[in-house]
Amino acid sequence: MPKSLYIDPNEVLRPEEHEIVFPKVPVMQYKKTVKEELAEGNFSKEDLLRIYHDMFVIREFETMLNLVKTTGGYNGVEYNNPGPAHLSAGQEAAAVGMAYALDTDDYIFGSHRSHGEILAKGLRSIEILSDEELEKVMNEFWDGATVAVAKKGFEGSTKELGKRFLLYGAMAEIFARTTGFNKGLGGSMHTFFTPFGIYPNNAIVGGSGSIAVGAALYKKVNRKKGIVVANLGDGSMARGPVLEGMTFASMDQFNTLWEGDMKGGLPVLINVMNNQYAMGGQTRGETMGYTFPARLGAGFKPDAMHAERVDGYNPLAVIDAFRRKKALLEAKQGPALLDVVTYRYSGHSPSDQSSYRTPEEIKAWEKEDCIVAFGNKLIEAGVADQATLDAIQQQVKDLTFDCYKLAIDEELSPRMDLKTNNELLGEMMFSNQSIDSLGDAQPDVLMPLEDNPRVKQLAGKERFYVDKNGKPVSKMKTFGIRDALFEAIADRFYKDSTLIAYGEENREWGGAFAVYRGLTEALPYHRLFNSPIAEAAIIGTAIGYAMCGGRVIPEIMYCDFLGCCGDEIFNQLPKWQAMSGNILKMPVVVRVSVGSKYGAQHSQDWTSLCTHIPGLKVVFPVTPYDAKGLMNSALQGTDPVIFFESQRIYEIGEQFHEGGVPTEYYEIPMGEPDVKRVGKDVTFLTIGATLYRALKAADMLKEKYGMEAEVIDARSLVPFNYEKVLESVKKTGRIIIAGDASARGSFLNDLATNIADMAFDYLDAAPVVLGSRNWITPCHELEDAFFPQPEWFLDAINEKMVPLKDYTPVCNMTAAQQIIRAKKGI
Ligand SMILES: Cc1ncc(C[n+]2csc(CCOP(=O)(O)OP(=O)(O)O)c2C)c(N)n1
Ligand SMILES: [Mg+2]
Repeated sequence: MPKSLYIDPNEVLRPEEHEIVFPKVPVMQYKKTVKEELAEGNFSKEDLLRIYHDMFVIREFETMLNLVKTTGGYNGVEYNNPGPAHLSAGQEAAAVGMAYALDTDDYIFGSHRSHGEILAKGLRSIEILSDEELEKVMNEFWDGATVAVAKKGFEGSTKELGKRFLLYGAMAEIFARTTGFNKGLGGSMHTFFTPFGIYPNNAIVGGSGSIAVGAALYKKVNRKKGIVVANLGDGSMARGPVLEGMTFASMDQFNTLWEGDMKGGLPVLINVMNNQYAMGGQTRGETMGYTFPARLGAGFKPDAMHAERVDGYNPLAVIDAFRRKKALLEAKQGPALLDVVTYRYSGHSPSDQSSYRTPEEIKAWEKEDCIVAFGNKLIEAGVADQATLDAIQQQVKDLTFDCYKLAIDEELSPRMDLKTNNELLGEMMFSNQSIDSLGDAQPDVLMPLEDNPRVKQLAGKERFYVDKNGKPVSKMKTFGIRDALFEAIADRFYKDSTLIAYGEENREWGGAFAVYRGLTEALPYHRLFNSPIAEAAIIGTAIGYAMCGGRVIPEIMYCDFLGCCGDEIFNQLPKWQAMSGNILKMPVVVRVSVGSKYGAQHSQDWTSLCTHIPGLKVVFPVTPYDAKGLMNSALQGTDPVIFFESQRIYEIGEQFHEGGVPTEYYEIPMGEPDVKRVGKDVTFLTIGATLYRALKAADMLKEKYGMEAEVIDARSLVPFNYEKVLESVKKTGRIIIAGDASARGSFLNDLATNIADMAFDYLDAAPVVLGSRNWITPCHELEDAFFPQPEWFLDAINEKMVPLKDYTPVCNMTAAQQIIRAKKGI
């Protein structure tokens, strides 16, 4: 079904179309005094004192961390903190201003320098939650373990306890204690606390740039309250995920194609904490050309993302901007961008000697210090006198010291005991849940599934590769892998209201390989859409979507493009479940198509890159029965799955499962290899589409040499159950492990090593790895020299296992040749 948007040459080619006018981007437009704000009723005196208080909480918290790092203690109590401490002294007004107008339902995401932001947002939530709500949050968190420590030696109100809970929970996390907000597994650069609307901070500069956009997508698609703020450094504005995230957030389709209550922009605010520096690189004048980060908004949307540059040294200016931007986002006019000008006079880290700037510059900014300046304004406006401010400071210092002593106490705040239980962290890598639907709403669909034209078409297909008479079914009539995947995914779309799928050309094309064909008719835009060509944003937004509680299928069109979303696949997707202390689930099924025919940048099998990363499940089914069963399992689960598909065999029919592919729902557990042919003389263990070449090899072996190969299809790579393979090897004494990944450094070698280790006594020869050559993938006409071929299996048997009678090898598999190649690095 084509889109309704009509591209009219008469309009597009008109000269007016070529005149591009950028809107004015306001700079430092806030001018009000404290007295004026009071007179207008925008703040009460208590509000203003709270702002002062919250800024000082951040200052003292980080003073403590700085002293611990630089002097080995705080207030005479020694402690060694070997971990990072990226401090933000100078930026407190920007943080408190950011959080002041936000509700608990509004989410913030941050960076490596986000202590101030999480404290500000936490204090804000404590302020607006009722005592009952706050108590519930604290009592339920880690079954009350964190609040129990915060209560030590404390008597006072629930709100005061809330503050202790916040400071203690954050400190304990920074000091790697199990009572910390993320069990001590996130630490300084990642800590967060979702009950206060504080979502993950990110040690990868700009990492939050696309993840936050995905969180906003979750809120929009699932009709949840609140906006999302991505707190990013000025240096991060050069990073791919930020620019791709902004592209994704700015898509026209939210306004042109999404319908009904879904029409309108994403509720996301890109908030640049513009402290003028990256680590030592000055963004303005040196490493960037934007002068003002606010200018970037103009490149993304005709409304320039409502960008504004505000005085981040004045909390009231920031609050003013946030109040306006929040209203705008709630009116579905997002995304928005703020360039909050501030300065860190702390170093990048406490060991930083600030060699990249002059002491005069730091002093000049310290002279304008946001806390001192705001205090003076409060005194001037008669809101407080110096004694009141001093009392606030003393109270905060006492609180910080109390929490510090609790957080460094080895008994009250222990670390995870990996000595007694060495498997503890391993058990946290996956959530392994089985959940039909992550939402409780009725799924938004456009027609009953049974009325879908593709479903009707599939009803007429043969679900086994031969008919009742053993005659091969025609291509048109065969129920293939493409159909099997469609069936599993369509079923889940009708079960789980949170499920969405997107990627390049996912809608009208049905994905580049037409798996989704038919779903365009069935699903509204907000559940299936075309994304920009922005792989980092495709995966990054999916991560944000899943973090907030949704299920999602992002698609990477070709395996080779995994490199374009390397950070998201390697650093984000696999890490957050364990790094959150198992607070977050990550139900993301990344569909990745492995190519052939299209040369060096479109035909690589990168399964091994994914198996290498702890925290990803990796599957590669190559039959329709396995594809449907494994897709069902992946979509029923709560873990990130890299779901590989082979472009060579989307049409292939089911040859192995008797009775063909069931029409009803079934799951194939991840991790279970499958014996596709029984044999006794040698085992072939295959990954991906090499299965079919291995079967050909098995035929040749039987025909010409009377040997029977047992052929096992790995199906899953992570997890992987070795038992069936070991059973086979015990019988055959020989194994060839084959796949299309380049052999060097591959998972094939990993399997070989482990099998040699576990089945040493049963093997007559060392396991042999048959991977692709360590070359570029050549053009289609030359591919047979690159990917493992049926003859190669025989070559391997002849060279490494048993000589085959009168055999002429196709490839040189001698050890001498292996050495020559390795010397050359090929
Ligand atoms: C992708 C990536 N590149 C480099 C780094 C090392 N690094 C950590 S912080 C930083 C500077 C970031 O500057 P900015 O985004 O302005 O944040 P700020 O430190 O000023 O708060 C760099 C280069 C990193 N953590 N991640
Ligand atoms: Mg910076």
